[in-house]
Amino acid sequence: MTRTDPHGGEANPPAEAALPLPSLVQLALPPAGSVAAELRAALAASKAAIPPRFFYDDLGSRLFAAITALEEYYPTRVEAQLLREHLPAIARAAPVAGCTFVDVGAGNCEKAASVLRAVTPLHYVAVDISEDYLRTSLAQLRLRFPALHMLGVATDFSSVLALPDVVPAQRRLFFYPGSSIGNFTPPDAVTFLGSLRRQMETDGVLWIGVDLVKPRSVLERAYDDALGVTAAFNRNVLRHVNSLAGTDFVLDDWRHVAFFAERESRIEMHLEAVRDVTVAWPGGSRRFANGERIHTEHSYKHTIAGFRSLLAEAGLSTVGHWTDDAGWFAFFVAVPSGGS
Ligand code: AVJ
Repeated sequence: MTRTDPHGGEANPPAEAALPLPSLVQLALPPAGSVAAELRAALAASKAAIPPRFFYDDLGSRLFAAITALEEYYPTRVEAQLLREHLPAIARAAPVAGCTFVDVGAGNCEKAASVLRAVTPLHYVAVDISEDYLRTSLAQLRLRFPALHMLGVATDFSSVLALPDVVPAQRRLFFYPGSSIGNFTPPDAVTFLGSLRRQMETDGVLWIGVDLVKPRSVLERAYDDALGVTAAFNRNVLRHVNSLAGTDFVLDDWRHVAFFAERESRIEMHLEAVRDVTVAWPGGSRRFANGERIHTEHSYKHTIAGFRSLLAEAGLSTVGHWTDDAGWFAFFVAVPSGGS
């Protein structure tokens, strides 16, 4: 089931009355009860966890935007610089003019805004998990690109991406920047990329940003910044879980922990109890000992060769990739492999 809300539920300022507001499609969300049950089960498990998609309530999306402005958080900065420097070459690597530009995890739509003039898509489709945030972001983007046909799709794409039928199938450009692919284990990344591949026909293109392995000190600083923004982002998930699962987490009881696990080549984020605490919810509870952790995120760091073979496993051939001089971040262009 889908719900379409062409007017975004907001009053239209008179000066903009002539412009159509972007339509927003909310793909069926899991029933509230099943989200609560999933979260409670994950908290009760011997190794407690909260899936990273729960970071992104409205405040969490704003905190993530703040992270991207931090000096320590190099991925956004380096990727933006790669796109600034190499956009013409990236846009020439595979044909994209007149495409349907699918912005996967659009967030504030700023990254898309920085490339749209080079891509000249016919349609812009912003996909994000936070419906409220998406609505605000599209309204902003529309002021800068009043002539662009826009659609918002609010959906959970944490395992595969499904698009509603209204999204044109021809020449889809999937724009997946920021190394969000890092949240997937390598096998899950292949599954996810394969789901994009299957929605590409033969003329589709993938533009994807990938964070690379680098010295531990640089990585750990990026996920534990001096200002404590990443700590706030991580701890905010407990507020969100309280509202979704009826838990009674007290934020002062939990501290942010982030480290690079070299063997798995991933940053891990956890929330660590600073004293013995009991967390209760309707129908259950759990005791956490001082120092016990709740796992909240994996962020895998790849190599060029390793990521190229993940793409290949998903049926995608790399037609170009660009990196900064230090080799901290890469931007890949890939197309469906011939014959599959
Ligand atoms: C949005 C998944 C790319 O892993 O770097 C940033 C999320 N977490 N700081 C990342 C995140 C902590 C981010 N991704």
